Amino acid sequence: MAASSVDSLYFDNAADSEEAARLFDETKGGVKGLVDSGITTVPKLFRLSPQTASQYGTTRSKSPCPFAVPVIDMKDLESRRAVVVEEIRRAAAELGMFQLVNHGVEVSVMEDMMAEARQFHEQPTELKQGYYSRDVTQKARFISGYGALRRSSFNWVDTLLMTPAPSDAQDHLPIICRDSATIFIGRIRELGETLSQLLSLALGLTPSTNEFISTNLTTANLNYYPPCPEPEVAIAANPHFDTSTFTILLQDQVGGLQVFHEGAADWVDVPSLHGALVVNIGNMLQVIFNCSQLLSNNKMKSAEHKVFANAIVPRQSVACFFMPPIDFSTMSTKMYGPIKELVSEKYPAVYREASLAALWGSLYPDLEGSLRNPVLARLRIAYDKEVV
Ligand SMILES: O=C(O)CCC(=O)C(=O)O
Repeated sequence: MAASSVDSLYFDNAADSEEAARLFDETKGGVKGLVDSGITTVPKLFRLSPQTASQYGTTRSKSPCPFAVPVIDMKDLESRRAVVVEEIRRAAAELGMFQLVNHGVEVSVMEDMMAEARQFHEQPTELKQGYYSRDVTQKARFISGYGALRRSSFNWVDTLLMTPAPSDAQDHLPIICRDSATIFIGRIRELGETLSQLLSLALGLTPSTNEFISTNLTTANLNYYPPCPEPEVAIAANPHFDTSTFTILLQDQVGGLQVFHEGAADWVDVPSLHGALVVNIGNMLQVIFNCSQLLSNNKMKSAEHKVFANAIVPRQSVACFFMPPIDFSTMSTKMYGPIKELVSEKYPAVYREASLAALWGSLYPDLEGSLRNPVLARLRIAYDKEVV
């Protein structure tokens, strides 16, 4: 498709952004399809207003934030468990994010995953468009503008979303990346089990408490960020908090991920470390574990993060979200709240119970604005006086 026809047909002539999104979806080619068509400017659907671009921060600040994302070594975990638990506790309290090395997932497994994910995204549109869908019940689907429908502009990213539970869901994955994804997901699932035990210990709970949250790997997103002709007017991933209990993220060597450091009120680079996996705490953990900065003594916080677009090379990541199993039929009715043993007179519930739909923000049409974590702000219980 010629660049001019993409521009005029799909974006410039659309009546509004909803119509533009619908027309864009019809191409089933994603952002990669646009880039391959030869566009030299960012289409309207992806273009941020100057105000939003400055609010998000689409370019790096000239004076980098001096904080570093902690790197936690899981080598000899059995003999070093207490040290690792303390490092996780500190990192989760300060930033809500850390990197793990020597975590047991082989570099070859991660490299194979990245290579096959790239093959999926870089194959001709005709071969992948059968997967293009906004049907959330589909177990493997390719989409652009994932999670962006409530915002005025789309992120500059294509995603293959995989819902790997139950185990037969593997059969639905595209053949081109099925083998590597099946192995990678299995290994990440094992690491997730270990991590939820370590997080429980870091919160002062017995690991068996995990039965309460039945945390599992529910979704794995294979993200592909094509080069962007005007990176300063678009964003690869807008600033956001994950809905998950926690997320394990594999990123390639390109860079662009940043996390917000509340203490410094600034964004910190999350550098690409060969063989490392990034972990970030999600909103679900704050709700279920009754965490808030005041009431739980800075125990853990959900990490706000974003990704810059870049003009030079494609970037890839694989985000694996751990949360209670998602049942779409009860998304608005099944409630999640603090584990009962964590609530007492001294430590009353911090947040109201919430459904997954509420945690995803989909129940609240008016969440955008200046609040940093509007979903949790909405769920927070107001007490006459704070209890510490
Ligand atoms: O690509 C990344 O580094 C982050 C991806 C992310 O934030 C997400 O998929 O929610």
